[in-house]
Amino acid sequence: MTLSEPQQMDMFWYMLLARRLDERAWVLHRQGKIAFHISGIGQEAAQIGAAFALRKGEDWVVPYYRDLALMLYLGYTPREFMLSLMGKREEPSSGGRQMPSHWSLRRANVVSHSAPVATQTPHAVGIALAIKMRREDKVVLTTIGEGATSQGEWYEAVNWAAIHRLPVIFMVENNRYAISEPVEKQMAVEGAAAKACGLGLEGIAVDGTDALAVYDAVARAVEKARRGEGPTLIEARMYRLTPHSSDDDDRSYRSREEVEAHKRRDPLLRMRQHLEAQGWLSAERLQAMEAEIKALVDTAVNEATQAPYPAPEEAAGPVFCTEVSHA
Ligand SMILES: Cc1ncc(C[n+]2csc(CCOP(=O)(O)OP(=O)(O)O)c2C)c(N)n1
Repeated sequence: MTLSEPQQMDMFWYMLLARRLDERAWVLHRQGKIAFHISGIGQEAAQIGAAFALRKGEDWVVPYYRDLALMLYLGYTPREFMLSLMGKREEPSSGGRQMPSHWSLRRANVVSHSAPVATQTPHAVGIALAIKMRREDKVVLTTIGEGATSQGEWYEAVNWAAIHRLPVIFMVENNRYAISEPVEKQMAVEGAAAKACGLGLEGIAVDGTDALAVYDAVARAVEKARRGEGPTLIEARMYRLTPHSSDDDDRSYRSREEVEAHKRRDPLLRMRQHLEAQGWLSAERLQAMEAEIKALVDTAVNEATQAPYPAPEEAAGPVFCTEVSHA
């Protein structure tokens, strides 16, 4: 399952686009132009590796809030991301009602998730059950942070998928922290992959800073699911290079030296060096990519800035039923 040169270059392009959009979000926040940002910096390789193993627009994806790179690959646009950060009316997830990065994209089979962590996992398993009952040739990919795998919903859903051999891939993006809680205080086993054993499904730990390694692991799990052989738990190991969110100060729970050490293992850098070593990515090509992406980000920011906010009288619109019929 080797990816071609254009495919690997595409992987890098999406990772770079996600990174530059994410960095711009931090700037917009510091400029006081947006209220909140939750970042995926450092997690792009795992997201793109998993994304490339799917049939885009056919398979179902139930992501979590750090999955910007995954969403971009599925067709979420830079403009839509900026609309979401700014809470604008045309934002596709919720018309500006939901927090940013709580993705939903009907045209890409991406289902909205709630703010309570791990509630997406039972949703993903329900979709996988429907796929099995309808005998469709589709799979579900759902992602989650390692901290959220402590939630009851997560165990219940994974257990059920294993019992019924459902076509679902559970990818844990283990970035070592759940806000201030390090992974060692979150679980007694070495990582989330080890939990698979007790639930009766295959568990695989993979280097989440290596897009190609994650692709390989997820592609195998997808093939297995399509053959009707059930779910796989994949733990992609990585590091959260930013604070938890724009509301967090990570200096209170981890050293600068630790963060700097992980920055040297930045997945974007790793992919770039790989492509350079293959002779596929020249300095000129990289410069052209950066210029193209900067233009996309600038346009997205400008368009979203000019886009309208939802009207106050629309606020309760799709949330509460306005007309109730009494039988
Ligand atoms: C049920 C629930 N408890 C607490 C929170 C607050 N909260 C939001 S994100 C988060 C940390 C989740 O950590 P992890 O699952 O490791 O994902 P990460 O944010 O590190 O990617 C917490 C505790 C929540 N949203 N839902």
